[in-house]
Amino acid sequence: MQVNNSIPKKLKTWVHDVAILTNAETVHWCDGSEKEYDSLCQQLIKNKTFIPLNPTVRPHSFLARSNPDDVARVEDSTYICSQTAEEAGPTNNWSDPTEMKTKLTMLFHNSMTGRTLYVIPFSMGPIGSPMAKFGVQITDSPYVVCSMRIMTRMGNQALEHLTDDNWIPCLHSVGSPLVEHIKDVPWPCNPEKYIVHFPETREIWSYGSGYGGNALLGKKCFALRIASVMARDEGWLAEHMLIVGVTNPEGKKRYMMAAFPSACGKTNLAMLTPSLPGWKIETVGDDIAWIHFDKEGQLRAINPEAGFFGVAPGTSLASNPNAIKSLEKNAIFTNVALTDDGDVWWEGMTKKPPDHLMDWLGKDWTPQSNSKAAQPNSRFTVSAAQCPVIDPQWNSPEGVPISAILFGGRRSTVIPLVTEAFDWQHGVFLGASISSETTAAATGAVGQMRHDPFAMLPFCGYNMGDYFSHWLNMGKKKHAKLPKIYYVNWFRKNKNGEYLWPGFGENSRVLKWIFERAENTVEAQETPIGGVPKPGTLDISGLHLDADTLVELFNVDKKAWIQESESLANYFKLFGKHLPKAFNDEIDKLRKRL
Ligand code: GTP
Ligand code: SPV
Ligand code: MN
Repeated sequence: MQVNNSIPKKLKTWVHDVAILTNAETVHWCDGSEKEYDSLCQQLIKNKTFIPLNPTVRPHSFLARSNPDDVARVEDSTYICSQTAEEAGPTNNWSDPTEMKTKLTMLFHNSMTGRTLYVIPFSMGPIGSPMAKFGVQITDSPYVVCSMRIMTRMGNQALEHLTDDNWIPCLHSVGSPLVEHIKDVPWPCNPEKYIVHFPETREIWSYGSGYGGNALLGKKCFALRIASVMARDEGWLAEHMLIVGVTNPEGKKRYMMAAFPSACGKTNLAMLTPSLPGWKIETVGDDIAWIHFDKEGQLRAINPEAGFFGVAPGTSLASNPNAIKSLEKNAIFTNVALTDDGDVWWEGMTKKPPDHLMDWLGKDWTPQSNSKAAQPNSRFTVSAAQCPVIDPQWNSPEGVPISAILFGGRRSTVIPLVTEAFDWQHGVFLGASISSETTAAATGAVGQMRHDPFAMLPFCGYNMGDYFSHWLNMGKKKHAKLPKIYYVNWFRKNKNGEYLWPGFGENSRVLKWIFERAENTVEAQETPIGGVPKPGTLDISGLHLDADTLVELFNVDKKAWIQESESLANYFKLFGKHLPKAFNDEIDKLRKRL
């Protein structure tokens, strides 16, 4: 695209300055066209970043293998550089913004030598929606450009709407300059990584990684970390939540949202195939929701994204057929295995693995190999429009009305299948109380329990204690019609370490109970920790759950819960004077009920 007068001066100046700082060889303004996408894919194939998949089985789709040291979000290298450490709060890494800018400026200096600087104007949210926000990402990774075209509304459609001050600058470099005689590699990156947010000036600088949330800056960096700050200031919420439409057999529809930590089941719940006859599920979003109360006090949500960047392992026709169908064509797969006929495979995709594969590192693999064929955080990137159950309202500018909010985590013990909060304050407390076992979505140990309030631990752009207060205050808005709040857990295990609950499509049974609670047609039964389904109100018809399993699924073990409340009270001390007083009241009330 020609740099013409319709481009805001501030944007032109920024691009010019970055091009000089990074010593980029050329500048490419992305128009977002299919022609541009195809030509970038060809270039990625030439550079061996993309392996084209067999067009007869997986048309217009590609496999990328990352550098083995660049496979997930790097939380230790992620910073919130507010003016003071207190504003970033105890759960974020902080560094002085001026010092950090100096350091980053040094890193970006000449970082794009020999490379093309791509300019990606994009919108988070449907263009024209009062909830949508613009960003402009600069990157030296064509893989990132292709991914951003799937994940956001990008190119000329966004550029047309930019002014001098309605967009967030998102600066990205893989940090791998092509100095003389150095041949490019398929996945350039740098061992030194910095994912940095400046909340006051609303800027993002990301260096060294080409993977996922580290590099597709519209996603976690903008739509959660920076957006959470905007939301605090403007009176709305930016959340790590799926949005799903649930229709009952009578044709009545309600929308729900759910926050689960990374790799804990959002994509699966967002597009589940109900096991209950007559019920229908439709997807609005699978990872991020921007939420506000409208003038009538109705809670509404939009999905700021336009695609799915979903976990591959475990995705199968049995567990998530709608994801599998979304991936039939026009998809990018990263770090999965390659079959001998040029298709993709990952653990859990089929019951029986193929006899031979090339694993995610490009090495021969057979079922006898004692390593995983696909990297545990391998992912697919695909347009939401390809989802067979995409909701007709998913592009709605005003967002869909929300009837229930779910929180949950990956907990093998203690937490029942579903609990209903007593009221908004208790529900906010439940959101803050999420603990979960860590997953491969971030680098570091897997399976370790940690507190992950609202599933936002790695994504909140300001002091988490103030974020708790913001949630409480949202419920005090005039005329706000407050939806009920739930805590769910699909991952409780029995003594033999087996899941008590079948999960996936069977989770529709829990959604049905929540739906009917909103209709007031079923009853909850009070326990010390919240309401659980009154016997007979959770539809388990045809499930063949034995009575003991059902008891275990809902068991509230007082001793374990006293421990749970102690651990929580202890964790909350971290927030000092930023902890809302209401949370101490909730802890006291919980202890008394126990
Ligand atoms: P992010 O994209 O990282 O935010 O993850 P996500 O929350 O969308 O998680 P996703 O739905 O991709 O699920 C992650 C893993 O959990 C997959 O391997 C799933 O197979 C598994 N999983 C999802 N739902 C269930 C469930 O109901 N029961 C069980 N046992 N596993 C599940
Ligand atoms: C997550 O980690 O929650 C993800 C994947 O959704 S990433 O985009 O890499 O953050
Ligand atoms: Mn996520």
